[in-house]
Amino acid sequence: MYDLIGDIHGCAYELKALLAKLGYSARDGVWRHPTRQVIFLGDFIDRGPEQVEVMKIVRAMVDAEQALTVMGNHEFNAVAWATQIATSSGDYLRPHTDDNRKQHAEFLAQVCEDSELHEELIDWFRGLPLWLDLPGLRVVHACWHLPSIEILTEHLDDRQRIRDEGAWVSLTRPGDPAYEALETVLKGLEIPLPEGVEFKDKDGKIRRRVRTRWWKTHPITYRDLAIAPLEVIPRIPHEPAPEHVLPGYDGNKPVFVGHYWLSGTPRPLSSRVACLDYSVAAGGKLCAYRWDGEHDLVGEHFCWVDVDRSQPETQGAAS
Ligand SMILES: [Mn+2]
Repeated sequence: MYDLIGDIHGCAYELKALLAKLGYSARDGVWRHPTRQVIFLGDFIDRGPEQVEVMKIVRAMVDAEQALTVMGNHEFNAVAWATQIATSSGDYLRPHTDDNRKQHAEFLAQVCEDSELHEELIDWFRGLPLWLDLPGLRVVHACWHLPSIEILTEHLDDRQRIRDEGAWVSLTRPGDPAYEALETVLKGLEIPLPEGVEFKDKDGKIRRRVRTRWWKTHPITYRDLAIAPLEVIPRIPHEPAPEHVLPGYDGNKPVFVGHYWLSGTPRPLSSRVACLDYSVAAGGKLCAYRWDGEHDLVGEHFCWVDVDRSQPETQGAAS
């Protein structure tokens, strides 16, 4: 059976504490459990203090078949940042703008941009699957959305890994259906607001679409669905979203996601959907779910460690 672990973002101290709490111990540099395996939900890097150490732990577990993983949007972006388009332009799949560099700066500093380790990690990220559809459960970084999954499939190999250079180009080209599908699966589903409705986001940008709580299943309004800063919520109409824009989830199997920077006490979003991202890099929790094969997810199977930044000197002690 599996222990699923949410977004780590360079918090190696909390990762080791959580693995220990789940009953794993490190032997010959690999964290193992006598009977269980981990499934990571992606977003290993950016933001946190020990990104190289996190990658050492995660890679060792995956390479020794003690863990499975999917790709997060941060690993996708890391590959796109480091990959030059195969023309003489010298451009990268992810433009080297100041904003993009800022988001990725901690990783580039810790790994040393263009070092051998950087190249090795980028190669490893390239080989991560976008989702896992296993007997009894599904795993994806942000949203299980069938239409997007269908669009992406032709760009992937039979293990859901991005097929080749051409696929990377399509997946990073704004406006391409494959790009939109990738955004949905790794960053969440956006829906268009009703005709004529718009709001300004925190950067003052006019928005006519809103990111959704796609796991909601009951008849709901645009406002119920919206994931947006508190101050813009009143500007989103409290009118029912029509059937055809409602994302929904078929609920055939439980699905685990990360990505949403939740806070509070971890619990399932619905009986079939659990988010395990509880904002560890912002001082929250590193969160796991102990899955024992159940079809209905339960609050008691969540397991987490709170961030304790008061003890940086003891980092590494648990390994
Ligand atoms: Mn994410």
